[in-house]
Amino acid sequence: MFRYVDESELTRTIVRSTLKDWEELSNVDVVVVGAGPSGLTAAKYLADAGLRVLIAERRLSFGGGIGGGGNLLHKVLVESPAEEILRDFNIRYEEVSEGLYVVDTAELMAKLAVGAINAGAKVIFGLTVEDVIYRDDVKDKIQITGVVVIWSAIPLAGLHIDPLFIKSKAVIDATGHDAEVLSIVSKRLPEAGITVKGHKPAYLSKGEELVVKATGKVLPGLYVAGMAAASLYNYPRMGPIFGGMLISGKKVAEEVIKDLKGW
Ligand code: 48H
Repeated sequence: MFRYVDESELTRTIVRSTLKDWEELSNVDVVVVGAGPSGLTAAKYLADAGLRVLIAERRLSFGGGIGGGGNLLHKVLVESPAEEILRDFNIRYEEVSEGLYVVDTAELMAKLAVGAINAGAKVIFGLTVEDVIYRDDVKDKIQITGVVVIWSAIPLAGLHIDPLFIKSKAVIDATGHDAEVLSIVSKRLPEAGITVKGHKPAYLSKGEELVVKATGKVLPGLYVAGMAAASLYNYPRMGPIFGGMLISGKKVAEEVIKDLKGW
């Protein structure tokens, strides 16, 4: 026999539990925007370091561009030295030639998410970051101090509803091709001097090197990882190979951890 659950108890329990989480989420150490490969990887290493991490994901699923594989074929590549990260997440891979690995998309998505969640990161689905919070009180220098969020269904419905705020010590733009957070800053805070140029056409090996090089701090409090970094600096795309995305996620986590030491 199932335990009897009253309908009102269902509603009350969900509302109470959600609100309890949101009280804590109103102020975290790091907001990762986007639950794609770079965002999930960053979140795991940040949470492993003891930081309070929120991943805001616009869609109702993990993995960003992983699920589409290569033109819907359910495999993607990962190249050396990123297999270390696959091992950290317990993701299985097949070595097809020296230093080149093939991975199943479903396993990659699922285990990146499990790794981030098990480390302590909180993922909220259906949450769109539509703006940032900033300060310019210290020597007119712009600092990003959090994000402005709205349930994704609201803009889709075309409703005019004011959003909520989440304060954080660091915000990571891991939103992929559109570099959405950086684009918002570029448009609404022109004095920050950021221009999102969009990525170049495909040049796999160069794209992988450059996306990692481009990863890191953009402004005080604002960092970029993954495809968003290639789009910021007009670096080439690389197609369905994810070593660069994973290493970019780990690199941004290490930079944020270093910057937040002593807060
Ligand atoms: C909340 C948002 C918002 C927002 C977007 O696209 P992603 O997979 O991003 P990366 O950079 O981790 O990985 C890129 C990779 O998947 C890819 O596309 C590659 C390697 N392409 C190469 C090529 O040649 O094309 O994930 C970004 C995530 C998605 O889940 C979005 O839904 C989410 O971010 N997102 N979430 N608020 N404003 N914008």
